[in-house]
Amino acid sequence: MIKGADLPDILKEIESADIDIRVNYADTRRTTYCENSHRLTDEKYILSVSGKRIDVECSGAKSAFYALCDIWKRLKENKLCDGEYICAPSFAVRGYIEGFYGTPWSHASRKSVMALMAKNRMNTVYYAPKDDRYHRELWRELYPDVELLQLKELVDTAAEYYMSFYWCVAPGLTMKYSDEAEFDALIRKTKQLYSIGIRRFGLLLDDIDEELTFPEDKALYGQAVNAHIELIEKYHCALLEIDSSIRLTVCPTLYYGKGNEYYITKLGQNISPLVSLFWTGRDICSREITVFEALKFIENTRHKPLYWDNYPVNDCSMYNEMHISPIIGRDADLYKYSEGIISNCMEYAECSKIPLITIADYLWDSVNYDSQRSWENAVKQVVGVENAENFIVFADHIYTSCLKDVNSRRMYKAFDEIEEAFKSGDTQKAFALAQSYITKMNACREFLQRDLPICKELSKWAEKFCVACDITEKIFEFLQSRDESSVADILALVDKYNAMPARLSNDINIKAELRSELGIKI
Ligand code: LTM
Repeated sequence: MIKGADLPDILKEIESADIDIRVNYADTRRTTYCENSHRLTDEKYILSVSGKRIDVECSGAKSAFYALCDIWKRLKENKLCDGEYICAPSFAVRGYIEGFYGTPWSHASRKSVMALMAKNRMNTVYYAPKDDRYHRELWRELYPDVELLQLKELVDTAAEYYMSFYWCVAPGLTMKYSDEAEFDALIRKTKQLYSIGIRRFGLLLDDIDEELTFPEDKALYGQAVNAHIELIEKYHCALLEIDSSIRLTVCPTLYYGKGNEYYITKLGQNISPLVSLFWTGRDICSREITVFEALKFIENTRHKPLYWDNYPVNDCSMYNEMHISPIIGRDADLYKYSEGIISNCMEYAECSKIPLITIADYLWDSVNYDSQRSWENAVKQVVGVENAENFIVFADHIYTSCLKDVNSRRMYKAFDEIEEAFKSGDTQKAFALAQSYITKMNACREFLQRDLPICKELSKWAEKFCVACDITEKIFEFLQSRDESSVADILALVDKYNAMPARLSNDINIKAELRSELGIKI
């Protein structure tokens, strides 16, 4: 019996493609051993496709669920060809964290992201919204009934999707480490979460004072690292006493760098190897994460890093950026030297889904990951195949992030072709090409004005895109008419565009461009 909350949907889609699936369970080397990472897994499956018939070999319900999700995905991506596919994940831990500053996701968004990411074979969710007051500011207080019930629903949903659900607590802003009553409060809160089925916990000590604040703590521990080691060890032991199946992840106060710094070295070497240790890489938001860096971290801390990857998050100083592009810059064989990757999301749940799907693809098969192909499929999954073309015209302009991917690639290609036509003297072709691009921009603009959750989230960026559409249209009109009375309008629009805070393609230095390229006197 294969379960999984969204299974009826998946099965309906598979059935409508008239596919006949037979599942055979076998607990063998073939179905449970990951050749690349040399570990056992309950996530592996083998698909043998022959026309409309697919035989699935796997070891249990979780791998059978993944096999169906894979068939569903391959159908969507037109990748279901005859042959044998041996499928096992690269990374053992593949997930996301609601760990940003800003408005926490709604309950409905949480369930919707979880469903989609399970279908894309992620297996872990961390609950740690900085602005859930019961997670951080009011960490000592028990959740009121309504919030607790919603958390329970999330835990149950995660279980249906074979996902590990971590509830995290962040007491470091106000905790007096030397006070036993504070530790008791932490355990009381933990037991409340245990009572609703939570068996995975996170202790987050990020974004707090690096120095101890209470005189009693200073006297007892001297340095923050000593207080943190004691807290982690004591908390870990208490958790195991409650239930030996509990797992703990810790986010240290120093969570990025080379991995050989005094704090993280001492902390890593003095906490149990069973405790997972979050690390964001060389920076808070790391452009690249490499095997070399992971090895340095392991050498110094004696822990494989569990990456808290700060992409696609766009909080704090990044709030004018929209991070919708695919994940890049993580080494293909990082899975051998890390526990896994947990990706920190944007407060925009719908928009987060697009990069998250690419992250899920990378985590499942990092060696064959193709960022552009994955991204186009992700867009199709989130906005629908019928809207993907239009959406991409816009999404092309929001590639600005710590990953530093190329922005407006498609637009520049279109403009290069137009320029080439102009230069070769084929003005008719140039204007036809321009018109075709403007038509695409307008279709995209229409899509962005629809009453859809993703369009609402994008409104700040979409408004600026609409101004860019107007500018483009007016410039080509001017090029055809050479009516200089329109120049003032164009310049006013450009000033408006440049004054809008949302980050799209680079700001337009249109005055220089009009002067040199278009020959307008300004
Ligand atoms: O990255 C970590 C470990 N902590 C915080 C996150 O909560 C925050 O979302 C990101 C991005 O601003 N930076 C942090 O320092």
